[in-house]
This record gives sequence, C-alpha cells and structure tokens, in this order.
Amino acid sequence: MNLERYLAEKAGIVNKGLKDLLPKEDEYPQSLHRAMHYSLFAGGKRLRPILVLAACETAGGKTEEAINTACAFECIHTYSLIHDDLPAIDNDDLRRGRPACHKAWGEAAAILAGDALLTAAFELIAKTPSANKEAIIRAAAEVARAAGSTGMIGGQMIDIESEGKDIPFPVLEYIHIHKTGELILAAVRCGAILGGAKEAEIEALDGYGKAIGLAFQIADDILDVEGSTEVLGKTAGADEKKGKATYPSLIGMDESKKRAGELVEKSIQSLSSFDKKADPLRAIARYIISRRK
Ligand code: GRG
Repeated sequence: MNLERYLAEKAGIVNKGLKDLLPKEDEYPQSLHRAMHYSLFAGGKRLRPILVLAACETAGGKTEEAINTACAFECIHTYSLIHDDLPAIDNDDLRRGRPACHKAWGEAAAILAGDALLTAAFELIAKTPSANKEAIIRAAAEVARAAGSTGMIGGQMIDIESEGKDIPFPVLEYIHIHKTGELILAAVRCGAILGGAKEAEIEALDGYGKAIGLAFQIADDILDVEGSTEVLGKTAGADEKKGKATYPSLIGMDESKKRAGELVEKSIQSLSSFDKKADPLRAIARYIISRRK
C-alpha cells in the first residue's frame, strides 16, 4: 500500500470533518473561534484521527460511524498542545511551525480555546450518526478516561513534577505511556469499537495501540535530539533545556532506537489475526519511528 497517499486521503477527510462539525471561524465569539481554528488548522499530522479511521476500517466499519470521534481526538490533541505551550506549563513559543496559540491570541484566549476544544470533543462523539448507541457511549468513556487524570493529564502532571530531577526509568515510562500513549491507544480502541469489532479483535488492537503509543513518544524524544526546529515545527532540543528526562537521556540513543523498533515489531505481531485490511495500521506503525516530524 502507498502510505503517503493513504495518510493524505484520511487527513483530507478529517480536515473536512473538523470544518463541517465545529463552529466556523467567523462565528461569534470570533476571538475564541479564530484561536481554535488557528491551532486546529496549523498543519498537524492528524495521526490520532487517522488511527481511529484505520482501526474502524480494520474492524470492517464505515468511516461515517467513526469520523465524529476521529475529529474529537484531534480536538483533544490540539487542546493539549495549546495548554502544554502555556507559560505555566511548558512555556513554548512555537508549535506546528507557527507562534503558539497564546503568542498569537493571548493567554486567556488560548486557555479558553483549549477548554472549548476539549468540550467540543464530547459533543462530537455524542452526535455520532450511528445506530450503535452502546458503542458511542463506550467510546465516550474510553476517551474521557484516556484524556483524564489516570491518562494524559496524569502523565502530564508527573512530567511537570519531574522536570530537573533524576527520575528512575519506571517513572519515565509512566510519563510516556500516560502523557502520550493513552490517547493513541484510545484512538485505536475507539475506532475498533465504533467499527463493530469483536472483543477478541479489540484486545488484539489494544496490544497494537499500547506498543505504538509508547514507540511514538520514544520517537518524539529521539526527534527532539536529532531533528531541527525548522522541520519539527516546534523547538528542537527543548527537553534537554528544560531538564526533562527522556529515553535517550536515561538509556542512551542506540538503546532508545532499538526499543522503539522492537515496540513497532511487537505492534505488528499483535495484528497477526487480521488480513490485509490492517495493512494501513501496519504501515502507520513503521511510519511512527521513521517520521522526521
Ligand atoms: C493538557 C497541558 C496538557 C497536556 C497533556 C499531550 C500533552 C499532555 C502535552 C503536549 C506536548 C507533548 C510533547 C506531548 C507529547 C505528545 C506529542 C509528541 C505530541 C505531538 O504530537 P504530534 O507529533 O503533533 O502528533 P502534530 O502537530 O503532528 O499533531
């Protein structure tokens, strides 16, 4: 399969969904909606929503049943980036190749744009055009848990508290799995649930999602060292500057690359019971550690 074409096609579907489903940029209050649009349409890879659509397809489901939730994941992801860049959190001025939301629109608008995107996510899921109401409720609960205090926010809290400290490896792993991995895992699980997957299929996809979720953050750590600000669209070398523990800083660059590669292999093995419908998921797993941004 041609992954580049697949990613471009799905990103197009997601972008159209976001435009159709969310309030327009010029809708009142414009100061809020333009800040939301500014960050949403700043050129993100759309990885999480694409995973929702790909997992749904793998389970034999239709895009129409998963697109609202796919867009919800992008809303939550974008909110997390906006809030992460705020002075009180990571204090970063550059995101997705342009000034961070608070730099462009001010701190108050950035906080509120993040809040509104998080809230919009659950409205989108609730409005999923599908007869399978049980799947919609289950997806909403999965998203809430993954984004909440025992998921992404929990990981972010420990990340902040660990800055400038020598943390043991299990704490680093907790941060990576929660801050980044949980949302990626939930994207895969929700796609499968909305696509009507059987429990055994959801379990297999769970193994895939866990492995790529951690691999994604290890790759992010590696890119922070080896990538450039220009290509990444965010400040390269920021982890070291902020005294953040990372895979390369704790176990070395070679070992980090080895572990990321092993996780990708493990994720692909988890898909062994699926036919070629899972080829996009297999290709996305490889892309996660070969990407340059
Ligand atoms: C809610 C404040 C708050 C934080 C939650 C997700 C997160 C924790 C913070 C965002 C910053 C960060 C470094 C997160 C790790 C996940 C990650 C590598 C995000 C970047 O994701 P990409 O590469 O970005 O998919 P694009 O721009 O392509 O969507």
